[in-house]
Amino acid sequence: MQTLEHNVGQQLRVFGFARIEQAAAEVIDDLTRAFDRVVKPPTEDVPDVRVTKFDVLTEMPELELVTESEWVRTVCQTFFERRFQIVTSDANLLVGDSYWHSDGFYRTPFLRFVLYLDDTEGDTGALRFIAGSHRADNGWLGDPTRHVIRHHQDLGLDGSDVPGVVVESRPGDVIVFDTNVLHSAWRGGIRRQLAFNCVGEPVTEAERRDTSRYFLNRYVSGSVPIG
Ligand SMILES: O=C(O)CCC(=O)C(=O)O
Repeated sequence: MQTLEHNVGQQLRVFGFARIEQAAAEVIDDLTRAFDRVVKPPTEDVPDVRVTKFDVLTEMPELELVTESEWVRTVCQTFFERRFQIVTSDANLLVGDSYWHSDGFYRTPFLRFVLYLDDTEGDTGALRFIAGSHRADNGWLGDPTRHVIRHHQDLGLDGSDVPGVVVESRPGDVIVFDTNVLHSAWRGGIRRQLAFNCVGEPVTEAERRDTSRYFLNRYVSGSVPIG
């Protein structure tokens, strides 16, 4: 029988995403309390405003229960095949649609681990992915990706009608994806999300450049789009 890490590693390499069911079940109550301490809930006056707290590990040490866990270490080591580091961490209050996007396109792979503290289902903001769209060798770069992003103009399709794999989540589940992969979420209500991004320790000059660019992009453009 294959190990969980092997399966997750293969799913990430080939398809670009994986769900690890209930990997954070034991710490989810601590994380939820910490999230509610750090991110204030929306008020009745402004019920649908998105909020992002960057670098949340500094304010929310509880997230280390996940980032320092044995299973994160094993998944990252299996995937990167070397030491790894955490590049960014964030807490997000999300609401409404997140349009089709990838978090930039990099030759250096980055993994994003996300934990939803609320149930997400198909029509209530579950993440969905276009399998394999993270791979430069897979023909997705250029027009195919542009067509997905411009689904209305180019395809005459609503974003939620672009066929993707919907990955539902309940508190305790962890979804991990290659940040190149095309992803979106539709028609969601308010959902609390904790996330952190990892990269294999950069060795080449190109990897070092990609890592700095990735870090900057998350802050400057906020690759979690404001809906
Ligand atoms: O849950 C969502 O609305 C989208 C989240 C997302 O795009 C991300 O975490 O990168």
